[in-house]
Amino acid sequence: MKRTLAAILSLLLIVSLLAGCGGNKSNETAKNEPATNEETTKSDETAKTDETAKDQEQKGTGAGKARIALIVKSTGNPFMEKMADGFEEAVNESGGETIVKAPDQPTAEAQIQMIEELIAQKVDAIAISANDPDALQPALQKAMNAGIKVLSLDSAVNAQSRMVHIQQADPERIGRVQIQAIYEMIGGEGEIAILSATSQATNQNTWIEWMKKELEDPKYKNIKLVKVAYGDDLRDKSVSETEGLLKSFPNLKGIIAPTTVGIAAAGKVLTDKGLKGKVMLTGLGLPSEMAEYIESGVCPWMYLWNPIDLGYLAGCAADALVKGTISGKAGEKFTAGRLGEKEVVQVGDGTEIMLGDPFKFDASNIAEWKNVY
Ligand code: RAM
Repeated sequence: MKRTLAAILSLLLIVSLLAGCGGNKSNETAKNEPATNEETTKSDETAKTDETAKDQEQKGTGAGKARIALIVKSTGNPFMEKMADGFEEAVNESGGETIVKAPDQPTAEAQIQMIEELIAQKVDAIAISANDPDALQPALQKAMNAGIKVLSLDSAVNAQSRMVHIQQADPERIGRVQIQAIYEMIGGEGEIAILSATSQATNQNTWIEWMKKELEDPKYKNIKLVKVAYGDDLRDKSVSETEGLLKSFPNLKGIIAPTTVGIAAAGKVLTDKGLKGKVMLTGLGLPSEMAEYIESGVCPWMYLWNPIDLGYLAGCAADALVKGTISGKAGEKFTAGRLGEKEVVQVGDGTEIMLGDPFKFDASNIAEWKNVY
């Protein structure tokens, strides 16, 4: 009798534990954990229960809470996580609700699926750091036709696929400055390689074009760009691509990694192989991830901008689009919270809002920045 009772009790315990886990899973909203192909809604419960009521409300006019979504390039990238933090900060300030989506792989296909889901959810705005400049066009146009405000940030979609793009810093400067840096680091001659993110990434490809233009200057006649490798913003792939570069080009003098994931991976490989001072490293890195390599001299200096501010500016712009303060046309102005007044400007066949200048991080200031982002 006692044994049967004990068996029933333990069975009940197991069942209740399992129900608990399941319940938690659908509601996981940990702020700093990257979402794995999952939606991270900042107040999940409210979002679900209010759905029907919200549908009847007028969107973005103060009547209901605006739902503002961010799709990042991929999960597991600390830069994207900081950007999402800033985005959420802005949306919170404006009284909206943030939805963050992060695909497992940095592909256009995964992002298209997420856009479709957000259209079905009738969100008010979608901000995206794109894995391809053109492939998202049908999905994003469908979103805009459904009345959803669409903007890109960090990595742009083409002008037909968005209302405005949030640009981190002048792409020409970002590209040219990295060649100027490696030139100085390797003493003006030798083989260099680029370790990029994905081969389709709009932002990296634009910077690489500017790097190639900078290299056309006769001053660089003794520098040879031997390869552009793609680590896909995945840590392991970036490590193996760096190892591949070192193996294929034994005389390699320098690596430029215009991606925070790539430069951190390359920093580790060069450190582990004892190549400090033999193969120089520069590019775009997060101070928190790169401090040890800057302090050791593996990467004498690098550049970046504030990813939190970039996300924050996009969150403010999304809110301004939803509220109708801006529509994405050149000449419009709005107040981007703590960043102050910002203007929409024409660039090529689309419009942009600019965050600021790239910032140089070296041994003199890295300690100060490594705890910030
Ligand atoms: C990686 C991503 C991102 C880029 C930064 C510099 O985190 O590729 O898009 O802006 O690097």
